[in-house]
Amino acid sequence: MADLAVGTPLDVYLAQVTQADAGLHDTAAVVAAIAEAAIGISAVIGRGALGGDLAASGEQNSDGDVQKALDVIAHERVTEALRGAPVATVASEEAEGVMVLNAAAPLAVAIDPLDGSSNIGVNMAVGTVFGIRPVVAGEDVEASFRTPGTTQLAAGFVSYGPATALIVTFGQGTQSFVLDRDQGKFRLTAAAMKIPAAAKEYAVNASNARFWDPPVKAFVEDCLRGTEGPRDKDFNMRWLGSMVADIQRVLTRGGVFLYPGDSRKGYARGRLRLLYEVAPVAMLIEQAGGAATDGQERILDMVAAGIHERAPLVCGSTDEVACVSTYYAGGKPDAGRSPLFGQRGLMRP
Ligand code: P6P
Repeated sequence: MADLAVGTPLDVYLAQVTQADAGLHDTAAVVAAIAEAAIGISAVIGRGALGGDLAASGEQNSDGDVQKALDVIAHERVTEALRGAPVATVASEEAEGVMVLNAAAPLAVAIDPLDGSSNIGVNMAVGTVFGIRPVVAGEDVEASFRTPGTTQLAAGFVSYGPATALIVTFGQGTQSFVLDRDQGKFRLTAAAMKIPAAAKEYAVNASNARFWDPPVKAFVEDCLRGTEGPRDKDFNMRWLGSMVADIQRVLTRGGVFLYPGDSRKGYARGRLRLLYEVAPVAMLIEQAGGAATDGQERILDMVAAGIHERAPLVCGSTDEVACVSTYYAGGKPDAGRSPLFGQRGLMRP
């Protein structure tokens, strides 16, 4: 695909994608539909409390989270947009079961219409995350979603932050676009995002430390130990509580993001959902030269048994993701044991 100049409109880029591979024509149409819905969602978010209480509580969703007004607005807008695209089935965080839109269409879409909704009421970035797969024909509408992440034809997210950004991949690198509000269209800002292999920044919710597996505790503890410990470099920590915002930072300047499984009830496989959060992110990260695992196994090889299945996520700079795997494999420093403090460490009771 020809290198495209910064500022290229999304529709021109999508035409290039289709020109390079006619088999992606329908996939490009779905991305265009999601992008169009996102422009409307961005406008609603941008009005903040002027648009009513967007964080208002509603019904409970599959995650057991109380749906916020904006969750529902985003779900309805995205679903409506997908109804006008070549989409047969949708697996949405905001719907219990698979939705059938255009039964004879060739594509299946996994979507989190609004990720990070707990941030809505405090003016923090939230996002829409999506993964697009070919339909697996047959009676079972869930079959298309019981395929590994490597079957995704495209994946991406929209981050509703200071700028509204669309980060997307069709398997030919990871591209970023920003919404030009004056023109009402997304325009290219990076033709090929690249994650540095090495990093000095990690993202994890440290308040869960006492619940983590020993290898995760040891990894984070050695990041805290910095130049005084086995990593021999100092780290910085960020945790925005909004996956799309944390991942956009990792895609932009490197780092490692961890949402591991932990010993809390219901968190053995972490908090994030494989189909419509973890697998799309894993494709974006790998296409940008990074790595994405559950701490040990490659995310994109995983198959979801159910559409709301959770998966731990460790992703970003390849050196750091590999380092976490080393701790899981009991590598040096001994996973689960602090070399300086024996069994007790900075984060152990
Ligand atoms: P915690 C938001 O609800 C979300 O799904 C992700 O966007 C975010 O990374 C994570 O949960 C935050 O979880 O347990 O730190 O509140």
